[in-house]
Amino acid sequence: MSGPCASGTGEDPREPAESVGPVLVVIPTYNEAANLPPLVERLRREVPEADVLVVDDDSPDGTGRVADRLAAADPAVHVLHRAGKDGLGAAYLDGFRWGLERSYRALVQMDGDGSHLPEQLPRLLTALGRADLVIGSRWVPGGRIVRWPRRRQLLSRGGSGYSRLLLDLPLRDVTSGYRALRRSALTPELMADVAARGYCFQVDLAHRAVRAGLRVVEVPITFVERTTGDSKMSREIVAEALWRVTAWGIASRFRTLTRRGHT
Ligand SMILES: Nc1nc2c(ncn2[C@@H]2O[C@H](COP(=O)(O)OP(=O)(O)OP(=O)(O)O)[C@@H](O)[C@H]2O)c(=O)[nH]1
Ligand SMILES: [Mg+2]
Repeated sequence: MSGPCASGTGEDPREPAESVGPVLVVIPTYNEAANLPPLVERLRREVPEADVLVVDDDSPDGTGRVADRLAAADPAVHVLHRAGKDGLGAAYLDGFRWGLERSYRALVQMDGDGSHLPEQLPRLLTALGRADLVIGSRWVPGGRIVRWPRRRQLLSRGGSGYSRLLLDLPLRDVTSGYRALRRSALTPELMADVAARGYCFQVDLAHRAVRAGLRVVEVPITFVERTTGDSKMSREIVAEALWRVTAWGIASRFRTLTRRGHT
C-alpha cells in the first residue's frame, strides 16, 4: 500500500483489525415498497448487530408506510420521512446527520433495490477496521455485476474511468453506492455543500475523502441489478455527473497550478 488509498480487501495481516463499534445502515428509498421488506430481513439476519435507517422521500407507492411497519416490528429499524423527492445525496446527508446525532461509529450506504448484498456487508465492515471509507467496488479483481447489459457496464466503467482521470483518484469504482464510513470521516467540511443529486454525490464524497487524506480502500462486491421497481437513473443525472466532474477536474488542476505558481 503506497498512499492512503488502496484497492483490494483492505486486509493487511500486519495490522490487527479494530472493531468499528455500533453500525447504522442508511437506506434511501423512493418507490421500493416491494424491495424493502426482503432486504431489511436479509440485513437483520446477516448483520444483526447493525441498526437500519430507511430514509424515504414520501414515495407514492407507500414505501414509507412499509418502512413504518418494519420499524414497529423491530426496534433496530428506524425511519426518517422527508417531505418529497429531493435526490439521493440529500437523503444520505439527512440519514448521516441522524446517525451522527446518535452514538453510531460507522455509517453504511446501501441501495434499497437489492443491488447491494447484505451478505457482503461484513466484508466492508472488516475493511473499515483499517480505513476511513470503504467502497464496495465492481471494478476491482473479484468484483462482479449480475444482469447488467453491456451498454450499462460500459457507462459505469466509462464514468469511473473519466472521474479517476480528471480528478486524479486512485479508485476503480467511483460511483458505487455501497460504502462504509467511519463517523470521524463525516466532518462538517466533508459534508458541506456536497453535490446532492445522483451519481455526483458518490463521486464528490470520494473525491473529498481522498483530498482530505483519509484512508480509502475498495473491496470487491457482486452488484445485482434490481428485479422489481424502476431505476431512478436518468439522462439528466448522467449529464449532470459529466459536467460536474469536468468542472471539478478543471478546478482542481487550476488549484494545483496556482499552488505551484506560489512556490
Ligand atoms: N430518499 C430517496 N431515495 C432515492 C432517491 N432517488 C433514488 N433513491 C433511492 O436510491 C437507491 C438507488 O437508486 P436507483 O434507482 O436504484 O438508482 P441506481 O442504483 O443508480 O440505478 P439502477 O442501477 O438503474 O438501479 C434506491 O434505493 C432508490 O430508491 C431520492 O430522491 N430520494
Ligand atoms: Mg439501483
